[in-house]
Amino acid sequence: MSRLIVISNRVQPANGEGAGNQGGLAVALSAALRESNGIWFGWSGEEIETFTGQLNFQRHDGVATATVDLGAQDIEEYYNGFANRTLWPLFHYRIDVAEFERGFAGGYDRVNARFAETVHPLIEPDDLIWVHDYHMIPLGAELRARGVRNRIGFFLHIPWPPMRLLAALPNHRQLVQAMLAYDVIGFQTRDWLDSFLDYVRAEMPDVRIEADGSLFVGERAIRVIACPIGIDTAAFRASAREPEAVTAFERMRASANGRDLIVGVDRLDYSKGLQERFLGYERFLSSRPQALGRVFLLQIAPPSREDVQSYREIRSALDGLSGRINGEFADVEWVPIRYVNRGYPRDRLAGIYRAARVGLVTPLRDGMNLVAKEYVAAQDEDDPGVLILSRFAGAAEQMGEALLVNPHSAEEIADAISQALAMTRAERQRRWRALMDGVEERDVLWWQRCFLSVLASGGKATVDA
Ligand code: ADQ
Repeated sequence: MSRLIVISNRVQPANGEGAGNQGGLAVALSAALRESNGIWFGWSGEEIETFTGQLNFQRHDGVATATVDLGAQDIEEYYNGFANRTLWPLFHYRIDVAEFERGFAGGYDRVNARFAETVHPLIEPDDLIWVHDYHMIPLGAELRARGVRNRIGFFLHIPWPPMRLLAALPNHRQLVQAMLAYDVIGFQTRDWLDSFLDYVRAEMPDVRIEADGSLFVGERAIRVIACPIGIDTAAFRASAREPEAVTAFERMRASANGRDLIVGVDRLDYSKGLQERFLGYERFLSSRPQALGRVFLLQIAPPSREDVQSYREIRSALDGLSGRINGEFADVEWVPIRYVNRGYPRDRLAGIYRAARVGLVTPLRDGMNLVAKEYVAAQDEDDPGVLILSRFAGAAEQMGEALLVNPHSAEEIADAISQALAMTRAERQRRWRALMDGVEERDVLWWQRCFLSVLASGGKATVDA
């Protein structure tokens, strides 16, 4: 078995004690790293004055990590700049908030070159290398430039934008050219994969596209696959029965006082469609006066990326909107929106999901969206809640039994809330069972094996995604 090297912007190994409070991604990658005695490389999250390339080695429950600190300018241009102010908005179809600064692109290339330079000495000839996400697109090409001949795979956690949008990026060709340095390229959905192939077909006449989706650059084959990420379903389901989760469930139900709970859980990010969600809920309240006082929306949204202006703006817009809706509809005994700006431990979240009659997951764009899967996994099979899911989340490709909505349409959100609250138990059970089968079958370990089997096999395996 080859040793695995995982490379991602941040290094967050799981501690091997089950998924209680850990993300499924960390659990799955840590398991693969432990099994192969591999290394997880990336940024430490620390800022220093200037980059030195000094590696910091640690072990976390059998997972070896190697991290580097970044200089202040690197963080500003690479991370806050090109990754989060250029690529993130553009790849989420938000060209209106994308910023195009030459300094950002320069910083992005410089940091990727620095990562490659730093990790290169750790690579042995038989290692498999797995690079993650939009922060690191040029890393494979930088490693190739340093003579690395290993098999290198890349997985994109966020959407791949349509060709016309991508073309807004001044260096779009260079970015796609860099993707071609990988042996395997993984996307969350068929949709994102197709957008990538559209671009290659239109803009890169030297690349041959085979019917099975392989690309050929000369004699070199690149496998392009759709391999949707899942959650650590068994662990999440188990954590939903832990005392912490049960207490959270009971307290939530008690505080609901017989009212129906609708829950939203998201990082505070403009891609998650929170304003549109609030407006949809407002439409529901204003068009169904009989619901006043009988339901409430709990929106949990911890702030993220506060160094970026557009994130500060969305926060203040949501403060205003939730205040306005509460001001309009609340009475002395009831507040329609409970809006909470902090994170919760995962087992408590599981209890809250379980207490909710409706899970409202309405991103405007999302690579996958794991909250949708967590909500389903946390439900009680006898009396499950209903998932309302944006058609524009990657998860919608697999979760057709949810109530699918256009997240921009307040009417559709309002109608879906009504439909969910009125749904019979038999229909809720039927939809939930179908959703749960998918969440169980395609969990995060399935995803990890799906990708690594193609990477390890020299690209010959066929994946039915
Ligand atoms: P994210 O954009 O971060 O991930 P998502 O897939 O929803 O989005 O994952 C968020 C995770 O954070 C979930 O596990 C959720 O439970 C947790 N979380 C959110 N709010 C929380 C809170 N208030 N308290 C505690 N935990 C909270 C990116 C892509 C996604 C893709 C993932 C994985 O944008 O589309 O699904 O990577 O590939």
